[in-house]
Amino acid sequence: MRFHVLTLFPQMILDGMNTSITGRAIEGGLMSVEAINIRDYADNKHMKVDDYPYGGGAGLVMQAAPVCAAYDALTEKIGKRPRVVYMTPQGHTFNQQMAKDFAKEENLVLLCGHYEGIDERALELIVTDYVSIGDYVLTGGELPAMVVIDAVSRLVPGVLHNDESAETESFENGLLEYPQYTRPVEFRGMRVPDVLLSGHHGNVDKWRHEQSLIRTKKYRPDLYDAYMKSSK
Ligand code: 6GU
Repeated sequence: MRFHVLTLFPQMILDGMNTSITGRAIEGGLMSVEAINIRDYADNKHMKVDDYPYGGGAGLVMQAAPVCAAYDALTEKIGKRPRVVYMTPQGHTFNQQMAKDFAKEENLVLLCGHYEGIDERALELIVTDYVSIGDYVLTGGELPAMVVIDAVSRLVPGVLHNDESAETESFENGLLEYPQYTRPVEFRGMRVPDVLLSGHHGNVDKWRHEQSLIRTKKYRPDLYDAYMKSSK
């Protein structure tokens, strides 16, 4: 899987993605993350890529020309017109289903805005998906793009190793994950639940499922209600 990030801060993307599991996957050739500097496509000698908004108001707007030129250069290079995901608080809220959907793509472009956003005409011309990562405002789309790449990459075959399985986790079955424990059996007077030490797999599975239900009901009543409805 190939990710192409259009950004004014390419180093932020490279620094973020070349670490941990995504870094290992890139190293191993299972995926690639290319950060394309939109500023390299500025058409003026000052390399200016933003300007005041028509109609007035605070802040600056990223101009359409360098964004579209960066996109055109990319599509020319790879000979395809992949999906373009614009990271914006105005988008659909990102979730596990969207991550699964994006993971089917061979190439995925992530467009990161800054300041007050990007000229609407560039968005109309190139964007296929508008995605937010939640109801709060960030200074730019780079962290959201990395969130999307991280969530998608762990669904790419081979990226997670056997002991990092993507299947039994929160959201995979619509419930939050059960609590986990490791050695020692007792820590500051708190013991690991006996059932986990019993070696009885049936009882362990039952306990974990119950714990998932309890947690989901407490912390995510919306998911709990949906789960209860769908399992009727
Ligand atoms: Cl995708 N971008 C920005 N700038 N802020 C956000 C966001 C995206 N998602 C939530 N807040």
